[in-house]
Amino acid sequence: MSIRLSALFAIALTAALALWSPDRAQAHAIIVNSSPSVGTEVPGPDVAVSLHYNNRIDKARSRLTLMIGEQPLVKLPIEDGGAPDVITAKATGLAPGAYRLRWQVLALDGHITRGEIPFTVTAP
Ligand SMILES: [Cu+2]
Repeated sequence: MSIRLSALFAIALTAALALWSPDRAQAHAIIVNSSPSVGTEVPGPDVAVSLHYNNRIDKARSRLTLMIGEQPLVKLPIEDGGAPDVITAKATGLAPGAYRLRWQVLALDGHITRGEIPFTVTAP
């Protein structure tokens, strides 16, 4: 193939993928609601975490990390079972203070999304 034909082929392929991909792009995991929710206070020392997404999540390939400032405090194991679009975990023994829940999830379309939920733990 000449360089010109190769370039045309690449453009055609890109256009075909762009037409084909909108449905898949919809399948990105976007958070619908969460507990704790952003900016809220929850009583410690044990905090149940529940993140609800707009799509099914590959739980085995997703991660939850509890942060204090920029420092990872603990990786929270994602619990098995439950609804396919909800991930749950338990954070235990938390002292009062400011935390951030850093999440990274893999949606079934193969795309990873990430986010953070800042929240505050209060005395029980
Ligand atoms: Cu996607």
